[in-house]
Amino acid sequence: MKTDSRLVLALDETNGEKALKVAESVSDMVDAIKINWPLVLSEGPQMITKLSEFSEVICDFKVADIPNTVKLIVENAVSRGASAVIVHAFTGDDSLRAAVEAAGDAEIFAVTEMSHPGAKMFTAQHAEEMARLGVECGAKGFIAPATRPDRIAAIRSVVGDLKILSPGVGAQGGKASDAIKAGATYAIVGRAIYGAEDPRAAAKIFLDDIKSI
Ligand code: NUP
Repeated sequence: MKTDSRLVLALDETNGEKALKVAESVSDMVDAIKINWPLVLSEGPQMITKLSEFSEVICDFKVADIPNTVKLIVENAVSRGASAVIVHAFTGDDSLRAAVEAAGDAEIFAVTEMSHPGAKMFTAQHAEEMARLGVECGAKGFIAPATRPDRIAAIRSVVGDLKILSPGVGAQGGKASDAIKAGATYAIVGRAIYGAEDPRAAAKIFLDDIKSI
């Protein structure tokens, strides 16, 4: 994945036509487009392939299952054009290794601490441990919260030069430049871009914020 803009669009728009329009309009401004269940469930997995014409596609399926099921999901996403798949790390080393093996040349990103308040109940308490496990198992990137930049810094100290992708910018209250300053490789922004009247103008605001560092 390139690191030109350090901005990743989270495209949770559930109308396929609108989603493709937003993707096309901001594709030169973002390093990747991340899609999640809302879009795939409403418009089908072929959205992965369609969007891969505009950008690298990260499938945020937060896969959390036994190794064989993880393998089947990751293989399917990659065969449709995904450049990366997000998986949960709490499932343990066998499931993580299965994901990395199934991904082949594509990348596996592991969730450490999530960005919402409820993350403090479970994921935050094991975030460093999960990051360490991800490194050992071959994950190429980690999800850490832009809503708590100090936690990005803590995960950065565990994962060395590997990628950190930070959601929670915009609608959840985090700031892209704070996340990048704390050690994130990419800021992930969803509603604040795809939900804006002018997604391109909205993306430009985040780009300017990142460039101001
Ligand atoms: O911890 C996480 N927080 C989070 O928001 C892990 C995620 N993968 N996400 C995803 O990032 C979330 O599911 C959504 O797709 C995106 C953030 O969107 P928004 O809050 O910017 O609209």
